[in-house]
Formats: sequence, structure tokens, C-alpha cells
Amino acid sequence: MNKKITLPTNSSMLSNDFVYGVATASFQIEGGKSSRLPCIWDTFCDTPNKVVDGSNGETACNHFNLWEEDIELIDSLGVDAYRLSISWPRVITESGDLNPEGVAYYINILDALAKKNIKAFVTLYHWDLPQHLEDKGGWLNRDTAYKFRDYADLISKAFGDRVYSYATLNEPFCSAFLGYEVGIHAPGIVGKEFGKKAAHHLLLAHGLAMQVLTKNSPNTLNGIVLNFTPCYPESDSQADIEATSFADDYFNQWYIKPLFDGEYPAILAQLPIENHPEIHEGDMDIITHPLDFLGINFYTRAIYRADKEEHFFQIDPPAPRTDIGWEIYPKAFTELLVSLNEKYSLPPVYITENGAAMADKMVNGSVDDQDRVEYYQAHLNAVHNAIEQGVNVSGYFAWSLMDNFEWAEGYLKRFGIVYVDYDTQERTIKSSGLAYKALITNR
Ligand code: PNW
Repeated sequence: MNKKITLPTNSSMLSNDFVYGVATASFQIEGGKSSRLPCIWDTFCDTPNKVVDGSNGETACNHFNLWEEDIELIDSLGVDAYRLSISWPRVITESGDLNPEGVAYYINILDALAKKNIKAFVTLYHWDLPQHLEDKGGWLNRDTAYKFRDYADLISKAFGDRVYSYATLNEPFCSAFLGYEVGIHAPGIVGKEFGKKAAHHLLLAHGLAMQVLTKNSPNTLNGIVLNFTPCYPESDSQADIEATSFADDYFNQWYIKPLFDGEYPAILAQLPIENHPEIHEGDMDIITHPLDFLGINFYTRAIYRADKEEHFFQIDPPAPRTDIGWEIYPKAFTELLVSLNEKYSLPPVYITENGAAMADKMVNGSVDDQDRVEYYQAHLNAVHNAIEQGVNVSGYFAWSLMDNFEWAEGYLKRFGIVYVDYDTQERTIKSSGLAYKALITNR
């Protein structure tokens, strides 16, 4: 018996203007490595012991060749929208010009989506920085922000009116902190002095790109996608509460407060001077460029306690957990949306990613992932509850359309609502995909 996903009959999420979609990212699905420039994730994958299963993005889901049937698959799910990302190293040459083959590849995809009336939500940067830019310092080099603006300028002109929404960056927290502070993502740089510098250049890149997108593409929804892992104290002790608030500022508010308030959280003053970002005059004005939408990605929460040496200590997540070890705690999703709505004057919000890794088993040709169906049910309810409390949420994207390259976890963790057999590249819609489709098409 396949469980259904349901929402209260009066829910605004059952209206036909609420946008339902599925999401992917270029490096995670495309493959087709030989027809683009190398990126930082190619290099990272080639470095021993960085990716758990020693895999890479050479083939991935072979979406580079299978994109036509994948669009049929997306259409068969009945969704209103598809969130994809553009591979910067596929569309821009080393000298900074458009690469016509790479541009044509995406134009074909955008045209095929338009034919099927599927809205294209395009993310310009989902972590695949051209390696030649990393060789000049990557996101630690201020000039990368201007290179990103130039890329955004050229590509938005080339795409014309084919795009419904542009997001500049996906999850600058992950790029900055995971990539340049703890080094568990590409380019694998480690040091507390680097994270906030990279973060500032990413946010500057975002603001500069917003300027050109507003000019070249005034009719698209232009914005950014941020991820949040809401922070909870282990106890009500003052010390735990303060440690948790510091963690929240460091991991979450750091990336949203500058966008709306034009300043970093006050904990900046508590960070050693060598860890500070390099902020030039006028940067904060660029970063506060008005947004047409805010994309929010949510997967889990984190629990903190006070620590003697550090500002905070994160405890191991309690059960229930998904296959990647992340606690399932949908209440934090509602509380996050409500609290952001209180703190900031938000534009329309789209949930640009939400989903779960589960230990899927293919049995007699089908994957009966009732655990994932339950995750989606609980989290869609959580979004509904936030809307009831006044948050303006306009859409929701499942992460992910299909199983794919899960970064440092390689192909071992499956987030898809469609199963991928990596030997045959066969796609099979899981029970969660069927339940999601039923929710959308029965509205
Ligand atoms: C997001 N964290 O990554 C990305 O946007 C996707 O590409 C990815 O596949 C998906 O979520 C699932 O992981 C994240 O450690 C990776 O806080 C790590 C974190 C958050 C998001």
C-alpha cells in the first residue's frame, strides 16, 4: 500500500499557483566532463580520501547525454517547475567568452522545458567553480566576484527570456565554510582565517550578479538560495543558549543578515581580526541589492552546548535520522521560516530544496521508500504550518529529482525521488516520486 502525501483541504499549498518542482545541480548529474573545462570538484575528486567511495563526476547520471529523456521524466511527475544549475566551466571559456556548445546545451534544455510548460529555475553557481579561477585563489580572491558577474552578464543575455527565475548562488555557507574553512568540500582549504573571507567574496559576487540580472532580465524572479540548519540548545542553561545563538550567527544569520540589513552579525567583533572578511567601502550596498525571491533549503537542525575552548560544541544528532545521519525534525522547518519572517522583511520565499537520503532497496523493479514519503509528508506539513503563521511561501522543490553524486559522500547516499541504477543509467520512479506526483496532480 502506497502512502499518500496529503495537506489540509484549505491549504494554500493546494492552489494551482503554488509552484511544485524538483531540483538538481550540474556537477551532481551531468557527467560530460570532456566537453567542459575542469572545475574544483574534478580536482577534489582526484585527490585521495576526499570522496568516500573514491568516485567522481565524470559520468554521474549521464544527464549530459540523457537530458531529453530526463525532461520527459520530469514532465511525467506533473511538476510545475524544474530547478537546475548551469555549469560555469561548460559555458565560459578560460578567456572569459561564451562557449557556444555549452550555451547551446542549456538552451536546448530550456526550450524543451518551455515546450512542456515547465518553469525553469536556474541557479548560476552550484559549487562547480572553474579550476583556473581556483588556481588564482578562487573565492579567496576578490576578483572571482567580478568574474562571476561577467559570467552572469553573458549567460543571462544568451538565455534571453527562457528563464523563469535566476538564483545567483546555491548555499554560500557550503561553499565558504565547507570548502574554505573545514575543507570537507572542494577546494578543500582548511583554516578559520579563510571561511569568512570566502563568504564575503561570495556575497559580493551575488550582489554584483543581481545588478546585471536586474538589468538584463528584469522580468525573471532574481534572488539567491541559502541553506539553514536551525540551532537548538541542549538545555535551557544560559551558557547553552548563548553558545547556540553564537552558532546560529556563525552558520545561518551570517549569510542572510548582510542581504537584508547590510551588516554581518555582531559576533564579528568577537572573531580574531585575522579571521575577518576584507570589506571594501560600498560592498554592503552591493550586497543588499533587493531580491525578487529568497530560496530556502532545509534538511535538518543542529543541537549545541557550551564549550570551554570554543564558542560552541555540536552534539551528535539524536534519532530519528536519515541515511546520511541527519536528524528528522520537521518542527524546526516551521520555526525557521517563522523566525526568518520575524527578523527580516522577506520577499516571496521558495523552498528550493528539501528531502532525505534513505537506504533505498530496489525489489522486483520498484523502490518502496515509505520512509521518504513520511519525510516529505512531515516537511510539507511544516511548510503549511509556517504559511498559516504568516510566512509568504510560493513554492517547494524536492531534492532531488533523481539519485546523484552526493559530494563528499559520492554515490553512496541517495536523495532522489527517482532511483538511478548507475550501471545501466536506468531511472525508476520511487514510491515517494509517485506520492509527490499524486499530490501535485490531484490539486
Ligand atoms: C545541499 N551541511 O547540500 C546541496 O544544495 C545539494 O547539492 C546536496 O546534494 C543536498 O543539500 C544534500 O546534501 C548541503 O553540511 C550539504 O550543512 C551539506 C550541508 C547542507 C547542505
